[in-house]
Amino acid sequence: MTALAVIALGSNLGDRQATLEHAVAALDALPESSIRAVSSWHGTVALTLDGPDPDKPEYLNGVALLDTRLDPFQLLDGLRAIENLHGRERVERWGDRTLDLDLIAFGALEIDSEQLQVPHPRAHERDFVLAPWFELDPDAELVGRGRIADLLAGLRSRTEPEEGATP
Ligand code: A4P
Ligand code: MG
Repeated sequence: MTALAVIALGSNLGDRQATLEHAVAALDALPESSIRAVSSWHGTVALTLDGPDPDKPEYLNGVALLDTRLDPFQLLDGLRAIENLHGRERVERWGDRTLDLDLIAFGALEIDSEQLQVPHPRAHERDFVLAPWFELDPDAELVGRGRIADLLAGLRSRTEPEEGATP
C-alpha cells in the first residue's frame, strides 16, 4: 500500500540550499518512494531549547510530500541515512545542523514508540513546519490536532501584535 509521508527538512550550517536540494533528490531515490511535491525554502530564526535565538545561524526550512511503500520505521532509517550522508553530527539536542529530516506525518497513522512518534510531537506548534506544508496542501490535517490552516492562524495570532495595537 502506498502512503503519503510529510517530511520536514531543515538546515542552518553550510550551503543550506544545496544540502536541502540534495536531500530532496535522495528522498526521491529511496526504495519504493517518489517525491510528490516540495515547498519553497523559508528562512527562519533558530529555535533552541531556550526559545528563538536570532544570534544563531538562520535556518532554511521546507516540507516535502513523499509517496512511499516503505513502512514508517524503514522510512525513518532512510531519513537517518540521508542525514548522515550530509555529515550531520549530533552534538546537542536542537543544536545547529547541516541537515535535519523529521517525519511529520505518515498517512493517518499514529505511532508512539521510543524510536518514532508520528505525528511529530512538536509539529503543531512550529510555523517553520506548518507554513511550508500549507503551501503544498492548504486543506491538510495533522492527525489529532486539526487543520493546519487553523493551527497556523492560532500560532500567528499569538505572535503578531493585535490590530490597532501601538507598536
Ligand atoms: N524521532 C522520534 N520521532 C521522530 C520523527 N517523527 N521524525 C527520534 C524524526 N525523528 C523522530 O532526533 C532525535 C530522535 O528522535 C531520533 O533518533 C529519532 O529516533 P534527532 O534528529 O537526532 O535530534 P534533534 O533533531 O536535535 O532533536 P529533536 O527533538 O527531534 O528536535 P526537533 O524537534 O527536530 O527540532 N529551528 C528552526 N528555525 N528550524 C528547525 O528546523 N529544528 C530543530 C530540531 C530545532 N530548532 C529549529 C529547527
Ligand atoms: Mg530531528
